[in-house]
Amino acid sequence: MKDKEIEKLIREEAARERKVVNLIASENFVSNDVLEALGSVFTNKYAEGYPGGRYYGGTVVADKLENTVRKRALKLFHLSPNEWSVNVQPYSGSPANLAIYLALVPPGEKIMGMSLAMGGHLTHGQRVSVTGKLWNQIPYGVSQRTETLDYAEIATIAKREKPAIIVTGYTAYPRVIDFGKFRKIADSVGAVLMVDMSHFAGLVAGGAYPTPFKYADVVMATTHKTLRGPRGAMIFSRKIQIANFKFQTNSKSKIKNSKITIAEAIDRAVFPGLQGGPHLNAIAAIGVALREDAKPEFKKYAKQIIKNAKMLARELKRLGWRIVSGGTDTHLMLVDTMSRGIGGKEAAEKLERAGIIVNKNTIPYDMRKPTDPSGIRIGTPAATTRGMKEKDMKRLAAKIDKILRGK
Ligand code: DSN
Repeated sequence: MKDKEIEKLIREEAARERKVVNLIASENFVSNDVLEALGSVFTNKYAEGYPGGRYYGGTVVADKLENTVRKRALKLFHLSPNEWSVNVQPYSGSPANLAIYLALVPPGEKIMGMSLAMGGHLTHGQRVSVTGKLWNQIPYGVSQRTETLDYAEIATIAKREKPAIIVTGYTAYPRVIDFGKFRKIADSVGAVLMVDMSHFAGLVAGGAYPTPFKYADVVMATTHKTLRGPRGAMIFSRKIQIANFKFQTNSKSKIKNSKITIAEAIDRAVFPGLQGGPHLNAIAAIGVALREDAKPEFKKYAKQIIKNAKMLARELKRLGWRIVSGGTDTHLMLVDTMSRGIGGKEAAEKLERAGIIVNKNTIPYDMRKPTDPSGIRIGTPAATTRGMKEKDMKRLAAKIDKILRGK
């Protein structure tokens, strides 16, 4: 590279990534092929619009690329193109979620999502996000006793509030979600059911976590977490009419033209509603990742992520650390570090000084502020990509324990 200043920083970051143990639940290491596609000439091309309907010339190859990636995405999750459509243009998860609401929820209507402090995401209607300014968030959480989803309570809130959309799929929830129960709740109030599977999409692809597609109307996934692709996102949506949802007929602020399908509305919301030209280089890299995700090795990888997380949680528990909800079924866990008098910020900083990277995180019903919460979030996708197995998790748990207790 001619730019030595940036080249040096890239080398520094590569060295940092090699040196540390990465336990950030939302990060991963991509293959060289993914990096190559990201750095390809597709970055040069504008292709506003969709295959067969672009606003620029010279898009013959772009069309082939986007169609190939869309096909791979549907195939990976065993979806029929007669029932499902996929949009691979969102720049990342936040704009993808925004596009879904722009398509399906009239401004001022209610988005029912888990509150951030309980494990939800900013874009599930949190007030500080634009999704909480254009729409009203109806928050739900987890049971204080079990620290898991309380479906009866969620059903009660939904019946009382009649949200236009119910969002499930979280950023800090370590348990399996019962999508069938969410479907029933959504049907009871005529709401759209949206699943944000960003965190566990790779686990679904690898057959290690229940698929949400049987129940959801819309599914969003970022591509850079467990799917092990570049930064980006995909929105899968059913080819059913928006008019099917009862909240539309009750609402004063109807969506214009509710005869169109969810899929059509989402395509229009992504472009031209929200974004300009798609990042074709990212789309190419998503395609590469999707092919890797379809391989038998990826199934093993997905299962190993969960085996590792379970082992790490079990060992930390054995060493006296309180694990939120008592353990994990997924790729992540929340450790209540305050139960041993250490704030989440201090815990994360101590671990980082010893080369273990995690993030501070609120735990359900946290009495402390998000900038210095009561816990840390630990995830195993990146460490599993690096080849770690259960025996490494045992060692890691002992090391984490020692560092945090300052011994
Ligand atoms: N910030 C991501 C995470 O770490 O879970 C979600 O967007």
